[in-house]
Amino acid sequence: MYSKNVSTGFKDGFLWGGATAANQIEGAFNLDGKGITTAEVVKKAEDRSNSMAMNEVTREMLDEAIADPSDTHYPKRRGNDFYHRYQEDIKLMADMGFKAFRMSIAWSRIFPNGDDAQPNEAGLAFYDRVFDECAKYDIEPVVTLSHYEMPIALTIKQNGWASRDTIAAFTKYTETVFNRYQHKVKYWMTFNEINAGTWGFNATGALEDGLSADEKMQLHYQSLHHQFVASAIAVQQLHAIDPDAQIGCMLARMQNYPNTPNPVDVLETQKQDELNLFFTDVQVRGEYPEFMNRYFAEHHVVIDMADGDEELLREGTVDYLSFSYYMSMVASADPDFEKTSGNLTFGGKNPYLESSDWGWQIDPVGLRITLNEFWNRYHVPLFVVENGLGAQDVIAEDGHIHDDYRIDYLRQHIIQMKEAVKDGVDLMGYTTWGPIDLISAGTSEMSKRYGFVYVDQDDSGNGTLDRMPKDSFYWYKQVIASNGAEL
Ligand code: BGP
Repeated sequence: MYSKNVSTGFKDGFLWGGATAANQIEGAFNLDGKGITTAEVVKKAEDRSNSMAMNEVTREMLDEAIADPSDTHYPKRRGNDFYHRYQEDIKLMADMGFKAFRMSIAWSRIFPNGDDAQPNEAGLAFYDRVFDECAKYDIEPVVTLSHYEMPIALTIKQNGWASRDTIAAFTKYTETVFNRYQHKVKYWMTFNEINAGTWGFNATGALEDGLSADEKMQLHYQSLHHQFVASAIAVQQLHAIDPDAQIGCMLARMQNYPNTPNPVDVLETQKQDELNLFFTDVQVRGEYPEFMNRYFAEHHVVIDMADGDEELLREGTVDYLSFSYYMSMVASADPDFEKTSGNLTFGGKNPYLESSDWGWQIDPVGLRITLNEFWNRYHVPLFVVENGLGAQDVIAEDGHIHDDYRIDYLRQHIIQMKEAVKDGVDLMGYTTWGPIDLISAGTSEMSKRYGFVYVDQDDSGNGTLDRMPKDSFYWYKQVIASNGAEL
């Protein structure tokens, strides 16, 4: 007789919360010894449909940005002023009942030039204050070590992750923060959306001026190899320093569907998914999957691996798999198939799905599909560390923001997460993206709002920066209080 209990909901201790990134919230971009990061040389996109604006940085633009000591043209230098308002913001999170707060440490607050001989004590002390504030409310920090914010000095010195030397700089930084915060942080992750390294500068910190498409692809995958090795070393560092802590990888999940049941479209979908799962294969399984050998050969990519790298990858596999999930895409074998799905250019239009104001196709069922696929493929705890709806919130005549559209988006995704848990998935937590309005990664807009809390700041940085709970603030508070039972 075979019968096992089916989970009815989220486990006790489920890590409900919200997710942010230093470069999108902190501001104080050059305060207390901090160095400028790659995120802080990116201007606001001219057109909201271009979320790849963060990658379009040339040497000339870099020199111009470095010469500009202000935050006027670089929204991520402003953030939402978390650096000064962290106590108020963490209190707001506690008022919602957060169990977890995903945030990143800005590498350049700790080592302003990326590889300085000594760390910057003022930077270390800031994050001590933030973690202590979280501890007041029993909120677990979930810390991203690199969230699209590499010290720009490493771009200038060695073209960022294109250089193998950046591995040593990064792992000196990780060892420093693991030792400093080992009694305050129990959940870490290495690279935010590591697959974004195939998109360019924003994740690799490497300039691509004048490179051909093949040369850019070679640069991306070599830079990613260096990040894989750095991640594996960091995993082993943490396990040695704090055996009770957990460290994960983090992927931007791009769930694909075939445009038709034609087997060639299904095959194309499989191939697109393989290019996404490559990153979690390496970091969860500890080796490059065979399907990449053919892909590299066909795209003239040759990975320069040092002796010992493969053993490092095998030894440095992660404890959990985390990922961002916003939308799904459509794949087709037809070379003329339109590849514009909202402001991302990887997939096609799905006639069965609605889109956000930025054209991201809303697909809650896709989250269940993704969770089942990850669980069936890897059997490691899963963590949804980004999910949310970027929207143009409007203050109603009554002075409040009635963001029912955001509540509905999140409700539908939580329902599907619960179904995945009933399917047998081991899901450790859920941190929605941008619990307090912040600067968009792709377009650097403030007006692309995700928060349960509104921030009075416009795309030009004007405003009081005052915070105001939206309707969704009170809804999410109830979701957490009921551990996902009351949606
Ligand atoms: C992910 C990033 C986050 C966040 C999110 C939303 O790629 O990890 O930093 O920004 O996307 O994207 P956007 O801010 O462009 O709407």
